[in-house]
This record gives sequence, C-alpha cells and structure tokens, in this order.
Amino acid sequence: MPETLEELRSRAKSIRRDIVRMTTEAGSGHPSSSLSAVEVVTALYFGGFLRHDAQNPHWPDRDRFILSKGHAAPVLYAALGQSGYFPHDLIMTLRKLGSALEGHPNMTRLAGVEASTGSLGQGLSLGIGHALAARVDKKDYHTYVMTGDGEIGEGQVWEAAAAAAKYKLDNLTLFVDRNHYQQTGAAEDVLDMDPVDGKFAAFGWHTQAIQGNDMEEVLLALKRARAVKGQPTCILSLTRKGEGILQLLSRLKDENFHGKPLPPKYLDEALAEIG
Ligand SMILES: Cc1ncc(C[n+]2csc(CCOP(=O)(O)OP(=O)(O)O)c2C)c(N)n1
Ligand SMILES: [Mg+2]
Repeated sequence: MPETLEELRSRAKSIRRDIVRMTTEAGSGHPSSSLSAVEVVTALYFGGFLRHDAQNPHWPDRDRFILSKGHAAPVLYAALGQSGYFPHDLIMTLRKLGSALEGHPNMTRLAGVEASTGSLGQGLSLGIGHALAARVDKKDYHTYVMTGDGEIGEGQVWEAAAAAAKYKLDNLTLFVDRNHYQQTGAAEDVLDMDPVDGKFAAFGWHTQAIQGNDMEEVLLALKRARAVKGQPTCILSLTRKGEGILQLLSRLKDENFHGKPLPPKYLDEALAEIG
C-alpha cells in the first residue's frame, strides 16, 4: 500500500536519520548529497511509484531505480533497508570492511541495487538500456534515474539525452538533483549548465521543474511523468544540499559539506533538527 502524504513526510525524516547515523558511524561518506535526494527516493520507494518487491528483488517486471550519483548511496541504503531488502541494522556497517554496503552501490553485492555507480555520468545510459530492453521484451516497467547537477557536466549524459529522445523513451524518467553544489564548490561556478531543463527540452525531452524537497510537489511530478507519451521526462528537482540539517551546517559554516560525515559530537543535534 502506498503511504499517505503524512506517512511519507515522516518516512523522509526517518531516512534522513538513517543517513546521518550511518555516515557518522562510518566516519566517511556523503550525507549532504544523500539528504538533498530524500523526498524523491522516499516518494519512489514508499509512495507507490516504484513497483518493487523486497522479497523478489530480481522480479523481471519490477520498475528500476538507478542512482547515478552513486556517492549518495546512504539514501539508497536507507530506502532499501526500510523496505526490507536486508535487515535494517546492516546500515550501520556502511563502508566497513566486508560489508555489502560499500561506499558506492555495488549491484553484485547487494540485492535491490540496480547498477554499480560512482563513476559519474553513466547512470542515464544504463537507464536507457533498461528502457529499451522493456520495449524489446514487451514489458511495462518504468526506469527512473537520478543524477547530480555537477554530474551532468559529463559528456556521456548528453549522448544519452539525445539517444533517449531519439527512441522516444516515455518509460524513462530522469531526476536531476539540483542542489547547487558539487565537489569543489557551487555547481554553477564549476560548469554553468543553466538552464538545465531548457537543455533537456532542446534535446527533445518533456521537462518539469519542481521544489524537490517538497513531498507534495515530488508526488505530483511523478504522477505527471507517468502520463507523458512519446518522450522521456526530465524532472529538474530544485533541492538543498544537506536538507534536514541546514541549521547545523550553517553553524559549521559549510553549506556544501561534500563528502564529510558529521563528527559524533554533532549527531544528537543533527537528529534533533531532523525531528
Ligand atoms: C567521473 C567522475 N569524476 C569525478 C568524481 C568525483 N566526484 C565524486 S562526487 C563529485 C561531485 C558530484 O556533484 P553533484 O553531481 O552535484 O552531486 P551532489 O553530491 O551535489 O549531489 C565528484 C566530482 C566521480 N565520482 N566520478
Ligand atoms: Mg550537486
């Protein structure tokens, strides 16, 4: 049963708590990159959009979600753990030697991970493979991909964008997590890709721009994307990097907080801010 709006909002908080707890325990990882993506991932896994079955992870008719910005693995692990793909406690083994919860998702180690990602720029191409396979196999599953906004500076993304439009892949939806930062600074300063939705539209995509940390907007966007025919959809998801712990991050004077776990002494404060 899909969760209600209120349940999804509380689910998002619980996913945020998992992200912060597991990265602090690991002493490494990318909490801020994971936190910006929480509403989208929560809506997919718990809002009735991603057709999936934790008891049957390789079900051929399942919808696919490919986290192309693989360094945000903690948000995926939290969603998979809370969905029952593995015992939830396993999230606390993130990045530990021997754990299947590697720093970047490894599809050969963990059921529910659709693609091994982390080398940025590849997930949309992989998603096209799934979307084309669905067509060849006459299956109605949908493929969702999420990239970062720094990631779309990779040329491969644009080869994929052209191919997806050429093949009219209306069974493919891309989220660009526009959190305005990448590794070394503001995404717009490193390589200005504005207007992101305009570029995808020029490539022949159907586009939407939404407030991606607003659960209601995410749900509406997913509904609209399902109705699009003859074109792939790009949802430009305007988010904040570190959403959920922004007061703490502003006190730490680090809006980007890329690839940094919270030191244990801030954990309680972070969990309290998330609520
Ligand atoms: C091909 C490639 N180049 C560089 C990196 C190193 N790297 C890891 S995360 C990151 C920044 C990604 O920024 P963005 O796509 O905006 O994701 P965010 O963390 O902001 O969600 C970079 C450059 C990588 N993982 N892969
Ligand atoms: Mg970014």
